[in-house]
Amino acid sequence: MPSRKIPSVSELVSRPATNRLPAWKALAARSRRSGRTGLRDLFAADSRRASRFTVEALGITFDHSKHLIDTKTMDLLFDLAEEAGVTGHRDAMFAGERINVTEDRAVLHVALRAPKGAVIEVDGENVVPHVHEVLGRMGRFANKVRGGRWLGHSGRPVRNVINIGIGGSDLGPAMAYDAMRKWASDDLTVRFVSNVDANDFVEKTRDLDPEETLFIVSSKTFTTLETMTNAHTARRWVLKAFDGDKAAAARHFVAVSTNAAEVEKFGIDTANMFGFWDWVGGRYSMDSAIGLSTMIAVGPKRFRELLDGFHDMDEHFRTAPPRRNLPMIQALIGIWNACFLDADTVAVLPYDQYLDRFSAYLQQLEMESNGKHVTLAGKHVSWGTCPVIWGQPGTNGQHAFYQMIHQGTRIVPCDFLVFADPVNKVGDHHDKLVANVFAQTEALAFGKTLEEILAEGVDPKVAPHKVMEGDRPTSTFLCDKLSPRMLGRLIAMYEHKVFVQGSIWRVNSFDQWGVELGKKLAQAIIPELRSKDRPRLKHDGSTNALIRKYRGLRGRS
Ligand code: G6Q
Repeated sequence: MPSRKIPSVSELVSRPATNRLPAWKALAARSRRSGRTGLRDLFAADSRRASRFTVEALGITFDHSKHLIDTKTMDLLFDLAEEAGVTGHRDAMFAGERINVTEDRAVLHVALRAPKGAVIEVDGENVVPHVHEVLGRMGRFANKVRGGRWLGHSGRPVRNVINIGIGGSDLGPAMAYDAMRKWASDDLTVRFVSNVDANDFVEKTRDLDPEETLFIVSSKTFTTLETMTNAHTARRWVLKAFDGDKAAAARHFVAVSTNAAEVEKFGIDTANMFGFWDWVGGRYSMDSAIGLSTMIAVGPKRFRELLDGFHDMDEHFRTAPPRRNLPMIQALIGIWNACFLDADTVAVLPYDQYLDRFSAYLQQLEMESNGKHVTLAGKHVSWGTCPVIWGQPGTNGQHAFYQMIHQGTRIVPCDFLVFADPVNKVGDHHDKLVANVFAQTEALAFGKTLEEILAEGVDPKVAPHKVMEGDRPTSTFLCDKLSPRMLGRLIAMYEHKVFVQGSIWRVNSFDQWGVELGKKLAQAIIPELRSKDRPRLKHDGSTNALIRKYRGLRGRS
């Protein structure tokens, strides 16, 4: 196979505006002309539609036939990906180019799950051996904790593990722990503290014995307000149990970070620190050492299966032709819905209780990555970027917000995720669960007309209220079975979907200046709330008044 030329970062930055690409213009024209052709007509016109718009790979059947697309639209979307240079951009990422241009960093979460022999270079150095060295240390540590061989300061084995972290240092591990509950050790209690609100810490520790509790302080920077506040509170909580003996911290705290100096300053021995690298973004870090709590919960073998699942999808994304490529198709249809059919949100609806936190995880992955308004070149975009991502596991949502999806005035494209083989085989629960998925997508697509309702003998006054317009677009991901490996595949599928969309929207999917701003803003106000003397406030009138009111309510001058 001829090797493709990898575009340089400056070539990526200077690519033409997306809305000047011929395919973009053709799609815009098409959406005005035929974007509203209904699904009833589209299915009637093509008996092979379902198979035409279904792709299978890695145990995932992706049915996208219930979207408002046809062959021509899909052709144009694939043209768009080509004209936008998505595959070149992808290859630049895999080759370790510094595609995170605003932070001048490579983007190599794919290296975190590469097999031992792989070669992925950053500045001429193969990073894969470093990844496996850390995985090996994590594995030995995890086995010690799981085997009751990691002892607390009083010599009792650790039975409780609490990850302290926030954002990318929390959401992935917390989601993965829920998702892999079935494979987690019953001998350990694993919890996650993230919020600076003390209620989080208090509720997660109130029934635990500090002598049996290990804290994993997970923070890439080791300076994040929430995490460091919780870590200091945790240290006080532990030391109190040991009459203030500072030596106790060594057995009850380990760190996951890139900042050894700050870890040491906090008082954690760097021998008990697990590192990662600046080319791992926070929201792409759950399969780095940030996953230590996950590995302790499910064991190194299952953790490796999870990583192998990620790697399966990396290889699929890297090598499958666009028309068979799950993340590519998912991304392009998402662009069609968001940019040409004006859908402002996407609901992610996993029909599996173990994926309770999956939508919350994806909210960060997608919205922090592609919630941007300037291009790589720093120009304001002239097209919409990331839609709002939200959702809840089914069937619960059906009894709540689905009403709006069926009959509201806004179009909400939905991702339905469901597994053929249940993790827990109990009676007929699973068939009922799956029936709900299929029924929902059918109803959303085809609706019910006034005529059909009247033909059922419904009172004509009530009949209009029962009309379902249909044409609510949905994707169905019917997967073999939820397993650590399948979880890895699904997360990586969304990661790469985000990559493709970011590439077409021309944004930097790997920085987060809005988050950085949030990290600074509160720092200025904290002393104004806490000072004994009345502070001289220089904010806007509203903020000043709120600060004064709060101080008054707390009995401060
Ligand atoms: C992720 C973001 C953000 C980050 C948290 C925690 O991509 O950068 O969510 O993960 O702010 O940061 P630390 O790991 O540095 O504490």
